[in-house]
Amino acid sequence: MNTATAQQINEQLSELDARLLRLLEDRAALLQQAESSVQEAALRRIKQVQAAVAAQAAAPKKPLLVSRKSKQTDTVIALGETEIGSGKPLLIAGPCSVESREQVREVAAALKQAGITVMRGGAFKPRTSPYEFQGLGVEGLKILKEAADEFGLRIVSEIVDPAHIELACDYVDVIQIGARNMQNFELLKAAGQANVPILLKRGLAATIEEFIYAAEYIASKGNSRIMLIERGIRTYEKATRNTLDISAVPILKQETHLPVLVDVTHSTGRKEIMAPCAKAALAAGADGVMVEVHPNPAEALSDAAQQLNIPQFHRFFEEVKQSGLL
Ligand SMILES: [Mn+2]
Repeated sequence: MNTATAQQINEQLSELDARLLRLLEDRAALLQQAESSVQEAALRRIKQVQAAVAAQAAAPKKPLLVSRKSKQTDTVIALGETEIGSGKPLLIAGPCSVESREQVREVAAALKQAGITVMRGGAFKPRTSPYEFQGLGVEGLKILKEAADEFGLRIVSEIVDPAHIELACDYVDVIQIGARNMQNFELLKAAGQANVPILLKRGLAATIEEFIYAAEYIASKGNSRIMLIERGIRTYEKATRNTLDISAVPILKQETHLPVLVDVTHSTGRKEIMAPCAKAALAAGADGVMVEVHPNPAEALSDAAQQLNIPQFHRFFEEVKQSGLL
């Protein structure tokens, strides 16, 4: 190899080295660019989340539709001549379950005689055990409607399936959502589209806040005719079927504009203390009391032990009336 050729090769090698160096530099620059754009995107996302959290914290909380904050005046629910929540408390009574036409007629006649205007009765019965009487279903609603028409009463009955809400409106004046369904949100939403008032029972382990939010589910769908009913909550106490939470009454009256009732049957499960508990509920500001009555409680297909017979019902009613609270 002569000197000239060696020099030429050296120059070519230098040029290749220079090109390689430039390529490596370009690669490094590109890599840096890619990394910083990934970092920027991550940073942007963090900033977006931070902004959303800050906006949420800063935004004034919209008061619930059912709250006193959004409506100062009491909601009054009219059922024919009867007004619930207008300051004159009422007694709602009737059998736990609809069992037969005769049974419902007998109770309806007794209620009519006592001057009661709203009757309860279960056609769909969500029971603790699947092997217990589940109710007569639509047939039960028809029996209730017949008795209501005959004796001029208004009807409250529980619905457990969102698909039955529309059908129920043909038979009942008030749809009850039971304690076991208080957080059945699809049922609550369907009730929010019903054209009848809703009686919402407090869940057996629901806090007052959860109870209010359940009512809000109904109101949020457009139905603001809602009544709340305290029915006792589960505690360690065994002397009563549940523990009647009397304090829930003034709290619900304070926090919401809805009528508040107390179910003395399911909260106590004890006939001999139903009258004093009803008086306590009314003294605490309840707009009404609910009690179960059966012509022959010993043969009842549900809640046999805690339903009043008709003479017991009349005594109960008299005792509560004597207090001047009803
Ligand atoms: Mn019952």
